[in-house]
Amino acid sequence: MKDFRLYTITGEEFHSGRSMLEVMEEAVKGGSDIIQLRDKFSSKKEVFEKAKKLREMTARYGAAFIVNDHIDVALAAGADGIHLGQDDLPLSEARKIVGEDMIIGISTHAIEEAREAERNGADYIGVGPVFATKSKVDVIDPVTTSYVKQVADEITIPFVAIGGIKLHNVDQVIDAGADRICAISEIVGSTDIQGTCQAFLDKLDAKRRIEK
Ligand code: TZP
Ligand code: MG
Repeated sequence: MKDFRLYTITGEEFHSGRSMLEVMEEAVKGGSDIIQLRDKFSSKKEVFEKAKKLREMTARYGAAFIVNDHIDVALAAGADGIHLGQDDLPLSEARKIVGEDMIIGISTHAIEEAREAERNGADYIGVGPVFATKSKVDVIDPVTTSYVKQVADEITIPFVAIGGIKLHNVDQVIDAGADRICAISEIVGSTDIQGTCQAFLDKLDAKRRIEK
């Protein structure tokens, strides 16, 4: 998959009066190079309608588009990939359905899950929740930055840190070894979405400069 740095997920409870499309377009304009449609409440038909809009918008900007949970919606809307959790269809089965070209991302909360996802051909993994978050209903206890460090030290496929990541604490996540950051509320709840994305990217860039 094309490399990415800033991953934004929809969280319509934080969009505060703005349309989903408008919010996500701001995120892409701000430099978010991968976006995910995550909707645990709407009917499949509604999710599909949203997916089509996001597909069209992301294609215009050259950003990647991922659908959470719904493999059928991802395929029907022409998404670049799907994101699955530990309780979704197993990766090997999902791969049979979507084929080799589609991106498959897997949420992980422990190093055994990360190793398994890597072994089974995940394109990237999510690592979290790093900090406490209210954006996920069935959320587990924070995995902390020590899990980020463990993954950074051992796993070779791309990983994205997620969960409670804000501009004020992202440095801790970057210091633990994360090169890619994902956020919902800090980005989509911002009154200056582009500025927030740019500030995350500046922090990631600062790390790259130090490492060079
Ligand atoms: N998976 C792990 S934490 C999380 C998801 C979807 C929610 C992240 O949202 P926020 O608002 O960035 O904490
Ligand atoms: Mg899921």
